[in-house]
Parts: sequence; C-alpha cells; structure tokens
Amino acid sequence: RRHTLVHGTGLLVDTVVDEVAGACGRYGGTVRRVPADVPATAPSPVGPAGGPRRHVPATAPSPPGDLLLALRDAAALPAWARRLTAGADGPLGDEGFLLAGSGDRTLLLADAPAGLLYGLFHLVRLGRAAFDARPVECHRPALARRMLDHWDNVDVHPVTGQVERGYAGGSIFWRDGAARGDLARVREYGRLLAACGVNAVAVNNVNVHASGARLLTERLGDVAAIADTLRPYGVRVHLSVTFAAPVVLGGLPNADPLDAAVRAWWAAAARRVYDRIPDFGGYVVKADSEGQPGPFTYGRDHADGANLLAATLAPFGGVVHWRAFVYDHRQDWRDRSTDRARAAFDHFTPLDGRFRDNVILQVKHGPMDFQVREPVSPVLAAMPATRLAVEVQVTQEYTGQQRHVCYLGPWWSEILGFAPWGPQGPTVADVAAGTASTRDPRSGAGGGRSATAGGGLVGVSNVGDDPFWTGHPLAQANLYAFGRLAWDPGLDPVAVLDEWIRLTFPPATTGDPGLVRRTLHAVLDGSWWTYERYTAPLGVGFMVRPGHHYGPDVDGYEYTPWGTYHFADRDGVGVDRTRATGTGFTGQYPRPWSERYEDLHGCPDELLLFFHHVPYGHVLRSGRTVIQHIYDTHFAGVEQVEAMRGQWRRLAGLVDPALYARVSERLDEQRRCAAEWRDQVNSYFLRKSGVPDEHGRRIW
Ligand code: BDP
Repeated sequence: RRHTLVHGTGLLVDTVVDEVAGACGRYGGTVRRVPADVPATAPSPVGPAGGPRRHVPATAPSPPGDLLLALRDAAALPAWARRLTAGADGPLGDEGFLLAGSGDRTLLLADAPAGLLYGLFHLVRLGRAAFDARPVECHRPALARRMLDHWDNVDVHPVTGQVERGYAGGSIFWRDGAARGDLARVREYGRLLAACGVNAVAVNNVNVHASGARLLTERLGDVAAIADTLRPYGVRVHLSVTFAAPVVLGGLPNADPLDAAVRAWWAAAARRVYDRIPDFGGYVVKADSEGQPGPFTYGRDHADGANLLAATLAPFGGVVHWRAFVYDHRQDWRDRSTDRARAAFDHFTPLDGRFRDNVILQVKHGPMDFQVREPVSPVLAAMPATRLAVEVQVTQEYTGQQRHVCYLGPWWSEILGFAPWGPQGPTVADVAAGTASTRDPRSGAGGGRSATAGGGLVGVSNVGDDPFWTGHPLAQANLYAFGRLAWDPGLDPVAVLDEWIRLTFPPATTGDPGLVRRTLHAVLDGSWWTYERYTAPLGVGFMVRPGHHYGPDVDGYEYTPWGTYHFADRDGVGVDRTRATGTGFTGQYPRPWSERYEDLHGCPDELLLFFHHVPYGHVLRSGRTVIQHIYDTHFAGVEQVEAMRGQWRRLAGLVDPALYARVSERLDEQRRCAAEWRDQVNSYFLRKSGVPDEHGRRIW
C-alpha cells in the first residue's frame, strides 16, 4: 500500500502509471503523475498528465509519495531522492534503472522511459523486499537486443499448420490470413514480454509463405496494428521477409541483389514500412536455406544479399537479422566437406568484415539444429568484425514439444557462459553483447573493423493462443528464463526459476507455498538433464521421428539427405569430426577447444559422439563404457520422470485445478514417451552391439 509518484512523460511512462494504478486497484495505495517539466517536489495534488488514464482516479489531496519513479532528466528531484542516489552518476542508458531505498521511501530512477518500465517490473519481482532500506543498485541489460521470433504463419499452412513448430495452439497475432480483430491478447503479451525483459519480436515465420510475404506490402496495416499494440510495452516489431519479394510481390523479373531495379524496390518498400511504423525494428531473413530463396540464385553471396536490405533500412534505424542457418539439405554424406556441422562456418566466415553495421548475423547456438546437446557454434568465435546474435529455441521442437517438462535455463546459461578462447577469455554472452573484442584482444585478432554493438539473444517463441500461453504450463518458465538471461546472462538459472515460481504461484494463492515451491524446483530444476538422459546419447543428436520430430526413431534420419547421422554399426557409434581422420570440423574452433574436441580423451563426455566415432567398449571419463552409459542413462531418465510425476501429485488441491490437470496429463505422456525412447534406444544398441546390460535389466 504505497503512495506512488511517477515523474515523467511519454508513452512508456503512461504504461508505468497504468501498471501502478492497476496494482493500486488490487492492493490499495495511490498513484500521482507529475509531468516531466514540473518538479517532483511540487505540492500535491497533481492530476494525471497526458489525458485521463483508465485506472487513475482524479486525485484528491494525497499524501506525499513514498515510492518515487522518476526520469533523471525530469525537473529537480526532491532532496531525499538526491541524498539516496549520491555518488551514482553513471548513465543508465536507454533501458537501465537505479533502485535505492531508505526504508521509509523508495526511489526508482531511469534515464529513459523504458528504464522506468523495466524498473517497475523489477520492483514487482522483488515484492515486499523492494521497499527495504537498500544502497543504490544500478541495473542495465547486458544485451541490447532481446528478441523473440515467432514462426507464425498468417494462414494455416498445410504442412506446418498455423505456427511452425508451435505447441501452444494457434497464433496470437494471425487468423485466417489477417491480424486478429481483437488484439487484447497481444497487449497482454507485450506486458508479459516487458516483465521478462524482451524488447523485440518478429511476428511471422522465417519460412515466408504467400500471405506472410504480403505483410510487407498490402497487409502492412496489420503489422502496424500489432506494432501499435506492443509499443506501450517497449517491444519493437520486426518482419520476416522473403528474399524473392521483388519478384513475388513486385513483379520484377529477378531479385538479384546487385540489380538497380531490385534495390529501388526494396528501398521503396522500406520507406512505406517506416511511413506506417516509424519505430519498425527491421527484417529477419532465412535465405538459401531449406528451400527459401536467396542470393545464391544470382551468383551473389550472403553479404551482397544482407547489405542490400540493410542499406534500405539504415536511414530509418532498422536492422537486418540475417540467419546463418545455411546448409544443403539435399545431399548425402559424401566426404568431409559435406558435414552439415561445418556449413555455417564455411559459408559465413569468409564474409567477416563485409557486412554493414546494421546487419546482424543470427547464428543458431549449435552447429546443427537446436538439439538437446551440441557444442557451441564455432561461427560465434570466428567473426570478430560482424555483429552476431545467438539464436536459441524456446519452443521445444527437439526438447519434448511442450508435452515434456524441460526447463532450458541451465542449457542456455551454459551456452552463454561458454568461453570459446579458454577460461580467461570472453564468453558467448560477450560476443552477443558486442563486448568480446574489448574484453580480450585475441578475439578481435584478424578482423577488420570491430562490431559496434552486439546482435543480442534471439529465441524462437513458444507462445500461442493456448490459455496457458505455452501449452505446458511449466514451459512458461522457459519464456521467462529466456528474457531474464538475455537481460543478464550471468544470472543463476535456478534463481531465475525461483523468481518465476514466486511470480506465477504467488504464496498467497497456493495452499502450501513452501511445498509448491519445493515441488516445482524438484520437477523443473534438473529436467533438461533428465530429457537428455532418455533421448539421443552423448551429443549425437536427432534419432527423432522425421518430419514432426516427436518421439524416438533411431534410424529415422540415418539414410536421408538432411545431414544428421549417428553412424551406428555393430562396432561403434558417433560422428568422426576430427581433423586427423574425420570431417575436420574440430579445426573450426580456436584453441583450446579445437584441441580438446580433437582429442578423444580430452573431449567432454556429453559431446563425445558429436566429435568421435568410438567402439561401444570405449571407456568414458566417467569410467563407464559407452554402451553401459547408454543403458544406464536411459533407465535413469525414465525413473526420474516417474519421480517427477510422484512429486507433482503432492500438489493436488494446492494449485489451480485446471493447471494441475494439464500438467498431470502431460507428465503421463512424458512418462509414456520417455519409456518409448528408453526401449527403442536400448534395444537398438543391444541388437547392434550384442553387448548385454551389465546389470541384467530387461531390454525390450
Ligand atoms: C528447424 C525446423 C524448421 C525451421 C528451421 C529453421 O525444423 O521448421 O524452419 O529449423 O530454423 O529446426 O529455419
């Protein structure tokens, strides 16, 4: 029950006032709004600025504020606020904020409106503790770009449906080829994103089908409506565009990036977009990949393609997210050059230094495709003169499709914390932040100009129109963790999960808060490792059913042209990617990792089969043989899922019944599917190898 004073003007400050007013409606307290040019010390009452706002009562004389949310460039702060912030003069940036409290009074200060908004959600996260006496603390996002890509089709696509790789119902943006008439859900989504720290979305699928393509031209009004809805929460809208747009939309004979008519077409398109959406974020492009058109058709390279689009967006401050997921999906394994893991590096590293400043090369975190375990992509350590974004998959295409519990925070935290140049050097998070070369000159070596800023973190969204947003209610934790780790990659993923639990199951709304919290941790904390145990072993990946990618099919992709193989035979398993005898992929890493991965005995166990083909009797660093590891982990994984089910049952009657039922039903499916994985993988390897389980357990 606070008396809040909000000091500042602007759309996002309006949102802050609305949010506080909403809280006052629920919990009591008052909120007053002071325009930026009126001193915060002005006597009350001051009515709400910027026209009447929904929840803000026309203020009667009100008590002095004990919570002040203020823009630093606003008129003079009261003396108590100046005292609290003495010594904290550094810039907070576009999105940062400062929090300080005397016990009686709390101050949240920002340099820009977005900072106030993020600061407000920080207060919400802290709960009552936000109002304790506290020394000044400054918060600034480590990554400037924190983006979710929606693979939403504007129409329902005959093969991939409404949301490609979506497991949470239909699109929140689109229905029947147009924007949904009622965008109330989109506004709620904006709020959810701001609360997690996300500041950008791409609203349509990277595989751009006909109606998705038209968003750039005749359906631009739909995009503008979504942008208007998300703007109050500081979220900028981006569009996936097809590289063939000048042909399919503009009727030109080609889309050659060096053709003057093509350039003129893209320039006009950009002008039209910015006329309608002045803060439009930019484009996302999947080119020359899995059937999408691209510059290769015209004998041009990806720098030619990306720079063409970037040049047209630059005058308006837009960027191009150009995806590095480029490989030939129509080839079989012929020789070392056809290793799919090598493809992004081989295509893109020769282009380092050639991309414009407003091109962001968006690199999947691993060299293959969002598997439950992969090494970090070597591209992230090889393009010092290019802005790089790291792309992760929040939607659980390969991690249980939101039918399985799989909390991905620990996995992303490991990726972001990986140090490609060795433990003393910069991390993947530094690369995404654009600070790698300033942290360690080695990473800048060999490059031309250095990247002016990082490309940030991008996630493929897991959200749909499902009442729980994410299908599996516990998959919301992944959305939350994505945003929080993008803001601060150094956060402990278990602590982030704890935040999510407290916010999602507020103690006052559950039967036994301590038990609820312990149980959710027991179910979620280790769930990524559990998923890994019962699926493809030791980093080898895939083994999923072709097409939809749910459930096991050990040889499903083994003899197809997609480039995802395990090479199991009667003697052994794994992909030889060494320089000595294999594809040479290990040579794409800088030292020390090139050497560690190359060395059979130095390679981390969990990635062994990604880098090496070994006999079943090969002894891991853990002391177990590969074959026994496969059996043991698959039995253990299923047992852990059974334990998760037992833990969850303790919450019957303690949490929302609909949520309880949804999670229970999904845990049953997870148990069934995990056993299917165990039985197929174990029996496959028993039959191939002929080596029995040393514990004599029954294998299918
Ligand atoms: C793969 C998905 C496919 C996507 C592709 C991509 O199976 O649906 O189009 O990634 O990232 O993992 O473009």
